[in-house]
Amino acid sequence: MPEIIKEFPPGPDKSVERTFISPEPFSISESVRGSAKKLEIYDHLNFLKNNGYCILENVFDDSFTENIRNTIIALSEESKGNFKGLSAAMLLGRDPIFEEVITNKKLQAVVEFAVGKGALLSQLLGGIRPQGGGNFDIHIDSAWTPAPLPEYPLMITACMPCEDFTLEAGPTKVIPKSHLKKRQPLPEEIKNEEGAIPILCKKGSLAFWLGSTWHGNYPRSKTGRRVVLHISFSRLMMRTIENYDFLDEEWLRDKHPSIRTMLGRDDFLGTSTVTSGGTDRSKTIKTFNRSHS
Ligand SMILES: O=C(O)CCC(=O)C(=O)O
Ligand SMILES: [Fe+2]
Repeated sequence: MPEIIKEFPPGPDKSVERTFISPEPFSISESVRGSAKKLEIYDHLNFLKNNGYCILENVFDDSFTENIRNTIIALSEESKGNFKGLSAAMLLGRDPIFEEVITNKKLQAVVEFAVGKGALLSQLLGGIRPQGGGNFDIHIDSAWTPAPLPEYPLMITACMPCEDFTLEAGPTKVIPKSHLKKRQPLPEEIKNEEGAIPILCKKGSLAFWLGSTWHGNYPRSKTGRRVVLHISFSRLMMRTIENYDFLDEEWLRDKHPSIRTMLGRDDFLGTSTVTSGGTDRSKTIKTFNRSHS
């Protein structure tokens, strides 16, 4: 006798209580509250909510930070082309030291607060700037999200400087409260940088900014190389239900070009490789523009 399926299609797992109502954006959940209090970062969460960025000082000690610095420099030598010696992409799996960073309890508490449980690691990138380098224009990291950006954050980036962020080192610049505008800056606003301030902190700190926060960076005037680790997480919500990564270039060769697009093969997301040093920049503007269509 075949088994009789009482419910068809089979329903979701009923042993787990379902949440039907989303909490207020930036509310601090029970689980985050507990760990934030214990880790003494509760006030930082409120600061992040109000200002769009926050700094956790002294998360990692000097010797660990030095190891991160040396590992990024070594791995950046494996990058090909323009990024050789200047950045190292897709760091998870390339050295176990990065697992320690992304599982750090303070980092995880801030990430859960901003982008929820089950957030996805979006990018783990080591960047190196020589003297004179930098001066990155004001932008938002969620540049492929249509405006108005939602009340709740979709993305958060943590930056771990491997030397003290002084003005001469070429620190990140941030415009406090710019996340409240819920859109990316316009050309005139990028030029004016009104309200921009440097993020100044000790090496081994974690500076966080939301995907909606306007930021850039100051040029490096001192000698030596500025080495930073960037760690970005995003909400899980935009993942596709089905995963077609197994359909390779050969399968796609004679297919209608729109199929490439719907499988995400001609936007910049997912284009980093272990030797690329970053994403395919030739596709970024096209991706950003599509998101605003
Ligand atoms: O490294 C910095 O100071 C900021 C860089 C940045 O904003 C980015 O790469 O998106
Ligand atoms: Fe950025």
